[in-house]
Amino acid sequence: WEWQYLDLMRRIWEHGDKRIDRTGVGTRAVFGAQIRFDLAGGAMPLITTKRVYWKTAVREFLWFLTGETNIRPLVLQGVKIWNEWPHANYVKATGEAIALDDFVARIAEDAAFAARWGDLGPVYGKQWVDWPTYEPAGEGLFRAGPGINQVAQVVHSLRTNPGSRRHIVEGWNVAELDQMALPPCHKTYQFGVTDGRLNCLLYQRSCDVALGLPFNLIGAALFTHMLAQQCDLAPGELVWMGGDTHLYLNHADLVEAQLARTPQGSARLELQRRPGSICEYRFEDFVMHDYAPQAPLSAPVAV
Ligand code: THF
Repeated sequence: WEWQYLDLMRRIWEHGDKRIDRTGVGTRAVFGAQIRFDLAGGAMPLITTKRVYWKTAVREFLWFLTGETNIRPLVLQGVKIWNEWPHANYVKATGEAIALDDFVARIAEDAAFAARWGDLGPVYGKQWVDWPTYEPAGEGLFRAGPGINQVAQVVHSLRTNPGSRRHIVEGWNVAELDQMALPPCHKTYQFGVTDGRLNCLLYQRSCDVALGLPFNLIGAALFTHMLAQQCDLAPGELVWMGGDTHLYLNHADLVEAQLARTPQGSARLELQRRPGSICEYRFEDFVMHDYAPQAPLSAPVAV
């Protein structure tokens, strides 16, 4: 399957349109792409042509499920992948030219500082488990209603009405996009059951193929494996769909090196425990077998 990833990379690099994007870095991009992966038996879409820090992806995913949107819990676990955005926001808002590492150290040490500057706004976690609602409070006034837990609702609908075509977890809350540090990239997850197998379709509006996509595939696969376990279904197929699917021009060295490599082996996830609910998984529950990646390849993230 990994050839689908490498072929997409090559196609973008060789034939993609050159574009100046929001970050000013510049990309090559195709519009509309698809990758399919069979999750049967616990299979994981883990890239082997470079080392991918799947433990980071697990920690990020569990962080989503807590509804948390502050980077502090990630920072305290050594997860760095969201640090650039609050840092850029801080520098822009205060004019203080603090280095990224110093900013992150302050987030870790100072809870009040983190509360003020570590939040990404109502991003994934918030929308997934606490999508805001409003209810009338008389005389044209409205107050906050109870939030909607989309993840719990999908667990319920998969158990009680598996044939439904409405098993959806949506991140794109139009009314709150302007409060988010970054509008959701992996914005829609749709699940569907065929012959007792749980399929997942992830629609991602914008995709950084070199850095982001390996993580996004892991996230969707974890989500499906966990839901399958919770709903007594077998894991089915993962279908990934990208809108603006791009490679940043400053990722050239990574792309050239990775395209010269050959995939080897296939990883498998073991969930060591069946928690009582989807929100009770712990990091230690996730064990990866047969992951033998090639050397890491690093590249700068565009903010
Ligand atoms: N913005 C951009 N430009 N690229 C992205 O991949 C991306 N994301 C999230 C939000 N905005 C994005 C953040 N997720 C890495 C991985 C995922 C990220 C952000 C950064 C990254 O730098 N990965 C490195 C290091 C990994 C590590 O240190 O653990 C790597 O080599 O994989 C996509 O959703």
